[in-house]
Amino acid sequence: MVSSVERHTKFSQLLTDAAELRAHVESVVNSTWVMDVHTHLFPASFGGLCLFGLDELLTYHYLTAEAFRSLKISPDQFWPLSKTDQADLVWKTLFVDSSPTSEAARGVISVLDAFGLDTRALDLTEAREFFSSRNLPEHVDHVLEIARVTGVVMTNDPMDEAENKLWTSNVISDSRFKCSLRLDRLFNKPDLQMGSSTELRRLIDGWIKRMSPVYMALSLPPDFQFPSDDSRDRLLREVVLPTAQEHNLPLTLMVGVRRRVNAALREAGDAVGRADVSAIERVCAAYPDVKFLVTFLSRENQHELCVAARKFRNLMPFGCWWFLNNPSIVSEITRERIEMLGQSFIPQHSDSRVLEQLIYKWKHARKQIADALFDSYEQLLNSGRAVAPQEISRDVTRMFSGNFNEWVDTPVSESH
Ligand code: RAT
Ligand code: ZN
Repeated sequence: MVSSVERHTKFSQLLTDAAELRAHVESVVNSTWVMDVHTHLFPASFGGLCLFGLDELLTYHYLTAEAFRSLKISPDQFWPLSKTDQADLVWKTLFVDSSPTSEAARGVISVLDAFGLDTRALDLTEAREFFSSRNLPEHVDHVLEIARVTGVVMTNDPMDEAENKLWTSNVISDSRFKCSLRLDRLFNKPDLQMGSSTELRRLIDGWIKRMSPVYMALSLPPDFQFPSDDSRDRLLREVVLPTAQEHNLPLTLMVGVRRRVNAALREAGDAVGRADVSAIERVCAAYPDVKFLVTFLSRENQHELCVAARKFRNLMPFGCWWFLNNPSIVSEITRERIEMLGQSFIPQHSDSRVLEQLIYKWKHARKQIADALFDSYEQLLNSGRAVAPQEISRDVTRMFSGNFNEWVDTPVSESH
């Protein structure tokens, strides 16, 4: 007699043994290629903007923030040092004089290990020589291959001078590096905010024409409200949202960052605040034809974000952003999302700034995603339904690239 978990299936194989199920989930999650929906990476053809190698890895702001807690010198004495000296200090402080147990520090260990470099080195000469001997375009291919990343979305600021020069010249593009139009500067520059809505829309239209972004993006403070009587509300209603409608461009909202809480730490000086998820619900309700990719920085907002996504099909939760990108929190958020949204979310983005970070960010994320998925399939099995290998592949592909591709390709009205 066929057991209840195996009845009515078009599949020739069902995974009814827990050990076999776990091995299969791990293998699919580890081998499925992912589209990284938010990074700060650039292709090799963007020259100095393409950050790679050990010194960049060690001076990542997630690590300098941690190093400042133990460094004997002040930030004002640290910043004038050369990048090599800064990196040496971070290495000594976080990797030699203590164990690199934080997520960002362990990330460097995972990268060194991936290239067979000494993870306990007392000096960094060998690792530096390794990275500087790499042919950059080949190195980019290799890193994407190791991380199994098909493509990344860059963060492109049209008002950044160095970047703007590239967009106006004939820089060679790389189809794996997709553009996103980051609008923070527009929202933070009082002189630009004052421009007429027609002028500003023309400005953004020009950027869109030149850069072909896959979405527009904006980070927002915890006190973001909608509607509101501030200039941000005007820019959203009169400029950004109509542009999103006209160009059928999704809008990415990253909510909950408190910039420069400790300005002396520079990029490492930003912090987090709990935001009001109902503001995002009101944006989604007012613009049902615009697709929103939304992430919140505060752990306290994650459950409410899942509830909001169940109310608004034009809201796609994505990623475990920045201070949330720690295994324990990724695990919790991913499980919560699976339980409330099935597979209709994007579990992670890397936020990589340095090329090789793709390796550790995806390796570490895949581990948590595989564990969470295995547990949910096992619960399903215990409830009376086994999954087929093809179903696992379908689910993982949907979360790793399908949801994003659908978001950037199809108007919401067509998918209704
Ligand atoms: O995670 C980060 O690297 C932050 O510094 C921010 O860049 C954040 O991700 C953002 O895009 O604003
Ligand atoms: Zn970012």
